[in-house]
Order: sequence, then structure tokens, then C-alpha cells
Amino acid sequence: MELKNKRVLVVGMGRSGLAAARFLRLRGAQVTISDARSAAALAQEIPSLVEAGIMVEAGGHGLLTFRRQDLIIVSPGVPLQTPELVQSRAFGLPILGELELAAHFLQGSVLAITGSNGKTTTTTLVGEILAAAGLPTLVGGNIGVPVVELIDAATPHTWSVLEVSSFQLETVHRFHPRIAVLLNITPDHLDRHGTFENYALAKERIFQAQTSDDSLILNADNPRAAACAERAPSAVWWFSLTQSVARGAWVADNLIHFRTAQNAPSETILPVADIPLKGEHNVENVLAAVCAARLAGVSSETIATVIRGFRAVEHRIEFVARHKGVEYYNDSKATNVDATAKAIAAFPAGIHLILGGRDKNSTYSDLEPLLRQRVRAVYTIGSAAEKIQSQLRGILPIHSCETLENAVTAASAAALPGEVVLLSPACSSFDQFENYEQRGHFFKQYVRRIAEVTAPNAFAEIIR
Ligand code: UMA
Repeated sequence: MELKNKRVLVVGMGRSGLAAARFLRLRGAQVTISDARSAAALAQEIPSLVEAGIMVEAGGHGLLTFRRQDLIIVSPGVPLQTPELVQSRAFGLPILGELELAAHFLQGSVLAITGSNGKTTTTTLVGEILAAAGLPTLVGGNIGVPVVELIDAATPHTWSVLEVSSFQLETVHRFHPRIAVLLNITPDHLDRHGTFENYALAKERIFQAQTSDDSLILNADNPRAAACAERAPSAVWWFSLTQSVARGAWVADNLIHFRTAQNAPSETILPVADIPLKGEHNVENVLAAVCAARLAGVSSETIATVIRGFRAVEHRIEFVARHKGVEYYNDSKATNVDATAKAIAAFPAGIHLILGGRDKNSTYSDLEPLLRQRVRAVYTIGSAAEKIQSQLRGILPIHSCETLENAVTAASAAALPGEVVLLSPACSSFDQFENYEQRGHFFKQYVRRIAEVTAPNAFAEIIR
């Protein structure tokens, strides 16, 4: 792709847009970056962009700005139905995402991981396994490092392990993973994609450019993910918690097995009990990682060693503290109902659950059986609170707390020794926080403050 002197508009001045704009400018493009936020809100970013020779439009997207371009690069969080983009498409302007832009320049092999839940844990784990095996490895994508930022470091021998989201996949054409992983497809982002099927079809774009030389790893236990096998142009591999698979990874007799063909001998990778992560969903993530790493040529010994030493990724059922016999867990990354269901299922009972944030057209009553079994009380926060309360009314005690701080205070006052306070909100964070990371950091701060205020010597009790 020739960029020199091309007029390129980047839409969105977040992590992805800023990285794309800088990359394009360094390659000689005439770059404009446009953001809906005001110039005052973007005061930190604007000076360095201007200094780099990038034109800035703040406080909204001007139709004329869009018309004057040869190419548009859209940030993942900007919906493709945005009127200016709809009109640009009608005028025949190419619209790509940052992932697709990077795909034109990234050398080496791509191992891409998508799914409604488990993406970040699996991406991190696979990255650690490949690196431990001595393979030149880079990790990026939706995990927080824009893929264009990997381009300079990548060589023809590099494995780029990429977490990819439905938002990023919506705009890919050439993006071509040598190994693709589809962990699961359950309802999420319905506010953006409109229907579950549209969302699932966006996920399927992870394998659309694959060929028969590539591999696609699917979850045999997730019906919508498994259905992709029919349409995959690549070699399909499987993982399963419940059944042996023709080729791939599965659990039997509390051991993780892997084989390359129905008749091939199976290798035992490690006992399930050696996985140091909470919840069955994490066993699925490990199965997917085992399969991906074996396909990348890593030995089962290296895989097992890395898994045994792997710790929960921040904001995913992350242990925060134990205070007065109550354990506190930060699962701020649970931004949909299925992720919250998995977190609840990871604890036996006695959970005080903090739910809420910005609704994504989700159905919270899907949680009813798990709430009845394991949750003592729900503490609602954010703009989705009323909807959550109306859908869960009568199932269990619900406390309306409005803010995360109030919720932590109320939950910690009610929790008894042996019980758990869990932030697993089933909603996005954008109504009250910048992102889920900030929400998780505030949660940890509130928890640690409670531990200090109520017990001056509580530091000894905060074990991690
Ligand atoms: N904006 C506009 N016009 C609009 C909408 C937004 O100008 O119509 C602007 C906003 O004012 C803001 C910018 O766009 O300045 C934000 O862009 P963005 O939402 O694409 O966020 P980035 O900071 O670029 O981060 C993105 C991903 N964000 C989303 O997909 C929402 C990050 O994933 C990713 O880590 C990063 O690129 C690097 O690749 C986060 C995420 O929430 C973790 N992902 C979703 C998820 O995991 O559920 C998909």
C-alpha cells in the first residue's frame, strides 16, 4: 500500500487513532485526525500531533473533511453507521480500521485470538508460551497495544499474537492470521452490531482471508463458534471441556490432552488442577492456548511450564485483598453478561456482586439461575442500574448504590467471613469511567482504603 502523499483521514483520537496517525505521517501521508471531543478535552494530544505535521479537527467530524480524502482509517470505537462514514462510503472512499492498515505492513506470522470472553487471558498466555519457547514474539491489538506499533519491531520470523475485537474485524479484508482462534460467541455489543447474528458475522471475519495452509481453532462446546467450521477456508482444529476431539485439545480424566489427528497418539499436557486460574472458562482459555501453541511448534513441556506459572491478568477475576475473612476480586473486564456468569460460576457461593455501568442492550435476567445459587446480594451502579433492578426484582436482595465507591462500602459492610465481594459488572464502564481499567483501579483503591480504615494493621492481611 503506497502512502506517500496520500490524503488520509483518521477518525478518533484514542489509542488506536493516535498510533495510526503517527504511523501514516512517518510513511509520508498527508494526515488529518478528527475527533468528536472538544479541543479542550484533547489538549494533551493536540500539540504533539501538530508538531508532527498532522492536521487536527476537534469538536466533531466535518463532512467536508471526509470528502477531501483518498483513504479513511476508522478507530474501533467509532460505529460504521456514523453519518459521515456512511456518506464517505457512498462516495466510494475506502474505509479501513487500524488492524487492516497494519496487516498491509506487518511482517512475519499472525496468531489472532477473538471471542466474546477470554481474549485477553488467552492472548497473554499464548504470548508468554511462544516467548518462553524462544520464538520472536510480539503481543498487541485490542489488548491495548495498537498493531501498527508492532510493525517496526516485526521481522519475517516474528509471531505477532493479536487480540482482535468484533469492532476491529468489521473493517478487515486482507488481515490474514496463520493461526486464528475463536474462543466463543455469546451476546455482546448488541448496541453496536444490532443483532447477535451481525455480531457473530463480524467475528467470522477473523478467518475470511485464511487459506487451506492456515489453521482455525474453534470451541466445540460453543454452538455459534462451532458452526463456523462449515464456512472456514482453513484447517479446523478444536478444543473442548466435555468431549474428545478429532484434532486439538480436550479434557478427560482431569487431564489436558492434545492430538494432531483422530488416530494419532494423544499427548498429555498437564493436569487441570495445575492451572493456577479460577473458573472453568479459564480451562477453556488454556485449551485454546495449548492448541495454538502446539500448532506454532512449541513443545508440550514448555507449554505446561508456562501454564503452571501463569497468573490472572489484571481486571479478570483478579484477587485484590482478604480483609476480615472476606475476599475481594476485581473482574472489571467483565463487560457483558456471559463474562459475569463465568465469574459467578468461579466461586462456590456467598458472593456480594457489584453490577452495572453502561448497558449494551443486554439481558441481565439470563443470570437468574446463578444468582439464585451463589449470590447473596447485588449492588447496582451506573446508568444501567434501573434496568438491572427491574430485570432481577424478586430474585435476591438488590441495593441501589449509584457509585462504585458506595457499592464497595455497602458490600463490605454486609459480607461475612468466608464470603466474596466481586466487581463483575456485566456492563461497559463509559458512563462513569474512562475505561474498564480505570474502573478496576478505582475498585482496588476503595477496597484497600476500607481495609486500612477499619483495621489500621490490615496491611498484613492484604496478601497481594
Ligand atoms: N470518537 C469519535 N467519534 C465517534 C466515536 C468516538 O471521534 O463517533 C472518538 C472518541 O472521542 C475518542 C476516540 O474516538 O477520542 C476513542 O476511540 P476508540 O473508542 O476506538 O478507543 P481507542 O482508545 O482507540 O482504543 C481502541 C479499542 N477501543 C474500543 O474498541 C472501544 C481498545 O479496546 C484497544 O485496546 C485500542 O484501540 C488499541 O487497539 C478496548 C475495548 O474496550 C479495550 N475494546 C472492546 C472490548 O474489549 O469489549 C471492543
